[in-house]
Amino acid sequence: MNSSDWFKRACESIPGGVNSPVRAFRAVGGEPFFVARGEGCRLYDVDRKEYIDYVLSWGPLILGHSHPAVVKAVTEAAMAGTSFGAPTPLEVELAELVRKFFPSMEMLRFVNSGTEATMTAVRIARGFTGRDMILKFEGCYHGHGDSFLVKAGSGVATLGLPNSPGVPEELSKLTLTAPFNDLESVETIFRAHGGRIAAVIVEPVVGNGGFIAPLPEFLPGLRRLTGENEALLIFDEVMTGFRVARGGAQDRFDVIPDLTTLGKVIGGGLPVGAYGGRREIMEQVAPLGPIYQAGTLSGNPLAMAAGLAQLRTLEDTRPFDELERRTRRLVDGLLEIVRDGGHPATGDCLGSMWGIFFAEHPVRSFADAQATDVGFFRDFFHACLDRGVFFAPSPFEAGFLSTAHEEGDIDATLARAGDAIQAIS
Ligand code: HOZ
Repeated sequence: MNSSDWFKRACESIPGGVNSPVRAFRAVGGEPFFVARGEGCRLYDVDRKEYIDYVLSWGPLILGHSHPAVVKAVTEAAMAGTSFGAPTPLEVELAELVRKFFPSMEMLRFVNSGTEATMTAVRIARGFTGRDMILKFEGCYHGHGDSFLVKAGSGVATLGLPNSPGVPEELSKLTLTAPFNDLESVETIFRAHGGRIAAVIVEPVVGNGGFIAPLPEFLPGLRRLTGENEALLIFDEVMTGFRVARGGAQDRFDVIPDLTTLGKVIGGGLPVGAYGGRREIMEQVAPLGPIYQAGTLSGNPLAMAAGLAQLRTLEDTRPFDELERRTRRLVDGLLEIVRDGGHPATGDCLGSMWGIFFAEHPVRSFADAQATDVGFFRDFFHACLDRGVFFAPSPFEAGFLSTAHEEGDIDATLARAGDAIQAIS
């Protein structure tokens, strides 16, 4: 069976044929390919076609596919048992290692996804402050928890859904939104609702509305305003963690949040999330305190082993500067190729997280991102895919690089992208 056969069969049993909406290629048209295996920076589909992969499972695979250290760790862990529902040393070791990268997480807890982490962070913020509202930013996506599906990015933006049926209006009303990078709006909202806002949650570098960097004053401004209004600041570093710097955006921009959520890289490709922060806040979590959160598979030994192997490799090899240099080369090369082909383009990277948009104007907010040429994105995406380069199938997603992407892979990508631009110009 080829990819198309698998997709037809998948659509019979799974909504849209996929287990997460953006994978369905609705933003770009056509059908998704079905993966047979991944190795290093490459994916191979069931039709034996090879792709240089810049999605990397949407971010987790900072060492590339099937990294030997991760595969070995998971295999050994599986031989010892797949789940116990009782503590293991692996959880303690991973928690200690995460704290080394993120010292602001004085205590943390592992869950199974970024969504679980952000949902819990908001519950804790509400429980700790005794307030009910949260403030998020347009185009930021914090998983599919009820409180976050208001002007959200990622699949919600890709499919053009303003919000989701099934989320009670009473709950949506408790989620306030402001444009990313717009401190004045945040100030206005605090003036109107300050006493009710439990937390501001933000992707400190947006990945789910396409790649959007914060203006220099934005994150320090959020820190100041949350402090003045006694609200918590939550950095959703599910994407930016270990990506924009060794210690995430809080390390790169030196702005320390009260709570942090992580996912993706800490699981080495297995399902893991984490939330954590100041000790006095985390001590409110059950069984120490009254705020409840639990999970049968939380701290699962396979996931902990994969995360430990990946983070230990990162700590031993410290690839962050080299990753950024290569990512910069990729982004600059792509921008040059597109512009030389007569099309406007803008883009940037921080660490190994990157993105480009087809537009003249700089992209500083989600409204800016929506005003880019998404039709041309579609053509570019498919022309690249046909030539064996897999970029995220939506203009509202960031790209990633791994340590397995060598100079020759970037050369090959740029050559294929150049060819793609010629073909669609
Ligand atoms: N929301 C994820 C990326 N921003 C998509 C995950 C997936 O489709 O696997």
